[in-house]
Amino acid sequence: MRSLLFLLALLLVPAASAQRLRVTINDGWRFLDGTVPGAEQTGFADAAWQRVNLPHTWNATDAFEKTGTYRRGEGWYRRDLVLGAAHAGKRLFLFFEGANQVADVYVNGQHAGQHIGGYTAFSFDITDLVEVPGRNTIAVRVDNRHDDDIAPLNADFTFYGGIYRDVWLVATDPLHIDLLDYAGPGVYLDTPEITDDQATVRARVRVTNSSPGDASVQVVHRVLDAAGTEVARWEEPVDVAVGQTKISETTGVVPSPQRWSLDTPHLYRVVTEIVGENGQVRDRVEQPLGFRTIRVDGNGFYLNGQETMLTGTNRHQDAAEKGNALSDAAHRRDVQLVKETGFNFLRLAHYPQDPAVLEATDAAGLAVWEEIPVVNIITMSDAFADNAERMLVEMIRQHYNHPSVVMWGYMNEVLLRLPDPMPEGYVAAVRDLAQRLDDVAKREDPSRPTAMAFSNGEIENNSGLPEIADIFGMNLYFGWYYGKFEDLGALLDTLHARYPDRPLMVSEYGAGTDERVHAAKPVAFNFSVEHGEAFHRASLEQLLARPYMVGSAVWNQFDFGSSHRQDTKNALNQKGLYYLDRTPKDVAFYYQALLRDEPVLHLEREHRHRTVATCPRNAICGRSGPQKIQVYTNADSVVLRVNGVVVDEKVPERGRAVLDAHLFEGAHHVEAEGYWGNERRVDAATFYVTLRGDLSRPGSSIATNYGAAYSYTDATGIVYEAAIETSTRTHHRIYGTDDDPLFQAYAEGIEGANAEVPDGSYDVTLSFMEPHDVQPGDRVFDVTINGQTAIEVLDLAATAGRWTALTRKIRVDVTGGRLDIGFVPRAGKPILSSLLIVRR
Ligand code: GCB
Repeated sequence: MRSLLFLLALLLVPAASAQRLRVTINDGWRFLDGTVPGAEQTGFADAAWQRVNLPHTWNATDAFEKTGTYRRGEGWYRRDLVLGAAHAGKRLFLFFEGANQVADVYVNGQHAGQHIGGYTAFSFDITDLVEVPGRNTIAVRVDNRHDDDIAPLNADFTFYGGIYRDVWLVATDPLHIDLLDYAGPGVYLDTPEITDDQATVRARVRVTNSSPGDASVQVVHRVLDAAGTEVARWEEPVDVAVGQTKISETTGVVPSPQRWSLDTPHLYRVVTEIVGENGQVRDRVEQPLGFRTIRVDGNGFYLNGQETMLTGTNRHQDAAEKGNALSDAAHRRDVQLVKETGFNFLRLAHYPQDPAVLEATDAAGLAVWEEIPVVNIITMSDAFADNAERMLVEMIRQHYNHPSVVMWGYMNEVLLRLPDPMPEGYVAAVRDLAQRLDDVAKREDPSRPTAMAFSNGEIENNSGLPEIADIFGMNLYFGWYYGKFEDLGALLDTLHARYPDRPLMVSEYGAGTDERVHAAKPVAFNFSVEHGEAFHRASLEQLLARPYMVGSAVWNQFDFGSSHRQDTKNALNQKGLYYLDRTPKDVAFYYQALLRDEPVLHLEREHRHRTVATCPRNAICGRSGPQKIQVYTNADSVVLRVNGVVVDEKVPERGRAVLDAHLFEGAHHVEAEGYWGNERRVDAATFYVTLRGDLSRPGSSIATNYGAAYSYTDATGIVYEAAIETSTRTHHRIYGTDDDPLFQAYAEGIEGANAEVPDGSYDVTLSFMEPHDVQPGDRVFDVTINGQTAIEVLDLAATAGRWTALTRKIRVDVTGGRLDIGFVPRAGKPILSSLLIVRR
């Protein structure tokens, strides 16, 4: 009996050699943050190099330092590769999912190959370079230096260097499915015909014969449904001469195909096997398959024949502390967060992303726009165009079988910032390149439309470019970089009327925010949470109200690294719906509430440190004040409780309810209770309230953000009140602090500040920053407190330098009930960024 079971098991388990051996070799690398001659050599002494595991980048930290730059140059990776019996007689490949941006791979001192471009996979056959069995040396030189011939040339994101995705050792039978075809899977699937009764699947397979003689094989395809049940099978005999790669093209039929859609992303898998003459399976590749049709026209986007408004977002691939070196799990989490926000569309901007992302979008039911990183400008060289074309082919082949991909993009805002000086024939060169890339995309994949992202300039309409790609994407920032919120819909209507056949998409819209910044009168570029919220509410409503649109995408799902940026957080583009560490911003729940069918209830959290005005002589107001508290929800009604007591109830409108509460000083347990019929959900947060101008107790403080029309909450919860109606500020990064918004605004020409305070001991903290290009001696002043000089001859340019935080704390005993701070000019105008008075 036992032996019978054993025999059965043997029959059921495919022979060991059927399996490709695919194992990551992410572990055990030595890394040199720079370069040294001879590093590719076998015997090279690398013991002093840093030990690293992949994924890895050398820019995870320096890209966020306040230098505006990061190390772009060479880095070296080395590792041993021990090969044993399992690898004997196999073809061996190194498969890199991505390295930014030029990689040279050496095996035992010999050059295995070079790959150009930081965002696509590549693979090299190393069989003839290794010893089996044996200990071999792999050395990889990676270079992320600027190269005029490699896109992206410049863009609003950080080009982190390194081997930042998985690296695999793949061992196959000498008779195998090709892995060297632009690092594509070697199996390419199409669905030329889909009806409810049946779907035709066309499979093209590249069969490579590296065995010593000519071979006859069967190429067998099996389609498995989600449960793993075989629903179709077909095969074809193929003769492959020694050393050749032959393409087998066949079709099979799947009965009653379930459609892949955004709500029900039915996924099939195609298992393709190369079966040798003795019936032995020599190689096997599994690829995803989805049955869906796509079409676009001037009236919108059609998935499976149904008009579908794509409502989505963009994603960059970096995250806090990791740079671009994310694990598969982190990529999957990001896709999940996109889906949870209620979106059905994801633009992978501005480059092809990790294979784990595409697997996750297939599974989640997200329609994807994937693109190559031709951003902002091009170089008018053959090499630039050739590289761009190769990136495009790599992207298309590598991700060809993912049903989630519904369009290929190849240029972003290439006419927005024209080169200066502008080379002759530049616009024509851009057009030629676009035409070439579009032709290549259509040749590679006639089944998917192409897309380009433009800005809103007239030059683009007249450049000939819009006629090239199938989908006209626009990156529009009304109410941020320019214009008013309402201009968005108006522009779209005008364009649609002018070009009724043009499939229009808003490929980006977004506004930067910072949870520490709040404004009663939100304006663009103050980075307040309130402006971001107003922006998204106004924009999304206009977009959803235009059914002729193909769709829209927020810029961006996540804050992302952009080393040159200096907004309120250094080196970051802050337009995410989530922070860099994947904490959601409140406004992400506005999207959820509007877009999701499931109950959504979110009590705002980013503005939970509040101040209320004191009015000691008014009994009603007392030590409290009226506050608006927002809840993002699709509930029928919302009740607000503060410390267990119901204070308000509202019917939410368009995803949100604004409730009234009267908050006293101190910490409060605030609860939002949402009702959907009988279903009830609660979301709670602690709100902290301080009394404005109150110094009655030790530890209480008055904090003012001079020159700012926005308040700033520091890491300890102190709220620096807005001081004026319109900010006077720089947007430059401030050295020596993380509290940039506190220092960026300033009151120039300030004469004094005073407050009535109880007698006692105080610490008065003054924060300064020199915003202008002044010389030492140009701006010099003293600071007096209650008539006494406390700071003498303060010269910011001399002491700190421009854009640098300078803080002084003065301890003072008040006896006359008043604190008078004077700024006495010696040269130029005194200046102040913030003031904090703390009772001791
Ligand atoms: C754009 C660009 C994108 C930028 C974004 C912004 O239009 O396509 O790369 O990050 O604007 O935030 O300025």
